[in-house]
Amino acid sequence: IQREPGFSKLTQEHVEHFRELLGTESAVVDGVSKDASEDIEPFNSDWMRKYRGHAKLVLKPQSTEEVSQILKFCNDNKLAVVPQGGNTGLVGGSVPVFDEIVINLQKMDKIRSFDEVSGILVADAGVILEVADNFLAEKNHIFPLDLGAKGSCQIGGNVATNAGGLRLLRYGSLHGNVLGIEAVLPDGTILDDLSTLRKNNTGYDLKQLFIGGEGTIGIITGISILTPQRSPAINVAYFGLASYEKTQQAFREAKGQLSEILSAFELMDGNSQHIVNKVTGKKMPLEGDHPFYCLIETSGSNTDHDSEKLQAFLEHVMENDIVEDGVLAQDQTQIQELWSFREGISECLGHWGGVYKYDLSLPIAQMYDLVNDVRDRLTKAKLIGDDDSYPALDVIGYGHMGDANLHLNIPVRRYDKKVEKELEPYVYEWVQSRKGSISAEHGLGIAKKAYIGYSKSDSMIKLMKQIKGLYDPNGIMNPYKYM
Ligand code: FAD
Ligand code: 2HG
Ligand code: ZN
Repeated sequence: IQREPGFSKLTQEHVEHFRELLGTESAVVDGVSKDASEDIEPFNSDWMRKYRGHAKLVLKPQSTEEVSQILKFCNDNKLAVVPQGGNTGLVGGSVPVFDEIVINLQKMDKIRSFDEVSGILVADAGVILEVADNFLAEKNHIFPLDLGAKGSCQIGGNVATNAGGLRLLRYGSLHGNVLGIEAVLPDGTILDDLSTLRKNNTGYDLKQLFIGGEGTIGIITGISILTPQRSPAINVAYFGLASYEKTQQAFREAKGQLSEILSAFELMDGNSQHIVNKVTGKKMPLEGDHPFYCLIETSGSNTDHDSEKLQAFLEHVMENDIVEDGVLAQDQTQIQELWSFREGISECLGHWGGVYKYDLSLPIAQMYDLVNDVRDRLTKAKLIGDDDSYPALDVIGYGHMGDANLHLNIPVRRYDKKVEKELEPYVYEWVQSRKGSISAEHGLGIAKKAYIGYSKSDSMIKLMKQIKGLYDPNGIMNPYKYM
């Protein structure tokens, strides 16, 4: 791709303008003037270190009003921008492609209000997910989203990507939980849709476009979200199973027997667990080797009742040869230990060099067939193996089984065109032919932009482009991405 010639290049005058507007503390400048107060590099490269941009300016507004003034100026001067939260996104959406100005929300980090009766939280977009959840914990509530990057991702970034995470099975998607959004449009208009109403049928639900909009139509500055009561009783069990067929049986049994207390059902294949073990040095939770593992979490209001239920479930699945072995966490430390074997996979996979990542929605019965097919394909092409002469190390499948969301990851020693050619469009065609989605929860960003046609029809893409044109006629918001 080429830099869009219609966009202006940043000048010293632009920088001066922003300095006056925000103060020197809120601008990270590189190249344009010499007095860089902070290294600009981390804002230019993504979490995977796969995508790197060349922004010379990062702005950190402290209020919605400042965001509005920044965007109005950028729009008037045709300066392209990239909204950025915690920069943990996995599709290269949060970093510039060329020299777009980064607008990072980290200084908008205030909790605005919390209603103890309704459980509705209103907060700035830049609040870190874990900070929001810790705040809610003191009020006996829980953020209805949890994911491995909670320590650095921001709730605005979560909403912008419509992140799914580890408990969607229980609490549902952000499309349902987010009640209101405050956002700034490219022309500086502040869209105050920060409703705290659960029900509001007064026309098109505009906030939904920002949920999963990936910063292409405006910047989210505040959100209001319905948060559930925190469950006093949390239990976690971890199982080893002999086949993918058995994991499906276990899932059915879990839904049937644990019903309303089931809060997560996660799938990890054997290879993923060996990698966590190898990279972290942590002991495997179970003795012996199993081709598949599942992590089950329950959240309920009565410890005795929940433990009894989970114990009975465990006995049932063991007696009926659905699971081969299992362990029930005995305390908080062990709960975290077991979760680390699921949440740690993504980070551990990056240990060797690169990772080809696919985040797919598929019919649950066929989900793991893809992992086997891809492994066969790379084996046939002689691209996968144990020694350094092979580019690929492994093919890994794991994910949010309860949501039929597979994470197919291929860790590589180095990025290699031959590997890429075996994977794409093969994976996308595979998914399309099963009517799946090429992006279940991570979004499109730059990584999936070219493949949107595998999951959306031409008429839908046309409408999406019309919507984009309506909100952002100059195309300054997160260009080169999404569609
Ligand atoms: P960023 O990465 O900064 O931005 C993501 C996108 O949103 C970009 O397009 C950016 O331009 C836009 N954006 C950011 N903030 C705003 C804003 N205020 N207004 C408008 N646009 C904005 N995702 C899941 O769905 N489920 C998981 O289980 C999961 N686990 C993860 C585990 C790890 C270890 C990592 C690194 C990532 C994981 N992710 C997961 C990816 C996920 O998308 C992000 O972690 C998170 O939702 C992004 O938040 P962020 O603040 O880092 O956003
Ligand atoms: C997870 O569920 C994340 O761990 C990351 O969505 C998945 O890295 C991945 O592919
Ligand atoms: Zn995930």
